[in-house]
Amino acid sequence: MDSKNEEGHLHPLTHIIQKTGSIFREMGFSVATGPEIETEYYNFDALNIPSYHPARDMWDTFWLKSDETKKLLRTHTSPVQVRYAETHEPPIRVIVPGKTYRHEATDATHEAQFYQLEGLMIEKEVSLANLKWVLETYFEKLFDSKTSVRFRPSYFPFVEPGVEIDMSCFKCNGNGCTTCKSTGWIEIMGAGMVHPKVLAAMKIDSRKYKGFAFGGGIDRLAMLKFGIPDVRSLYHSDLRLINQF
Ligand code: 2U9
Repeated sequence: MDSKNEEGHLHPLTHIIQKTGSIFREMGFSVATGPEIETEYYNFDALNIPSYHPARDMWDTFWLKSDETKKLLRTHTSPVQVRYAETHEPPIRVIVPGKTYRHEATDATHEAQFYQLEGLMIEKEVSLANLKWVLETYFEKLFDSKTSVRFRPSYFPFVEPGVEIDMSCFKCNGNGCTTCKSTGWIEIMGAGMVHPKVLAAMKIDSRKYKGFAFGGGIDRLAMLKFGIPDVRSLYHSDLRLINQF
């Protein structure tokens, strides 16, 4: 092709973020963003991860040299939901795509900077059954394939109960292939019902309201959807990758 007339291409992460926004907007969710430099309070304490909690070790954190208030690079986008809930009355439906950071060695499936997608829905009556429908609808539209979702018990300090979410494999419909390592299922996200202490930190009365929350990696969604084997190639700005999509 004549290089003067070459069309631009969306980066795979941009594609996922834009499509995710439109799918969730159709379901009545807003899309929010917030600061990447956070305080210890919004990244940890408000999410039921106090400084003495052993679960803090789950997040290898980049701490910044700062004055009296401890600052860090956010390890998840959850602080944005806390900030959102402080400025919006329930009912709340919000998703937050954004950059997050972890102090860890990089390899084909780990980066120190990556993108997360999180969601929060707070209503008088809402349950994990509603979450299942929301995520099935999302995965079906994102991967253009009929999908089911299953939960496995798990633990995250900000939810109770907590679950790991698997989606049925969009490549083989659950029959078993290389994408799902012959299991028919793909580990895709974590989720749960928002912990009463987290609702209290957001000044929401847990006797009146409940909520579900979910979170996962956008890089992983992009790698699965576009068959990209190494997460690091998403950040090399190599047009040979980007021009394929
Ligand atoms: C608020 C309350 C609860 C968001 C959630 C997860 C479960 C989760 C990880 C998956 C892999 C992040 O990319 S990962 O390392 N996340 O499993 N995230 S529930 O819970 C919230 C968020 C905000 C106010």
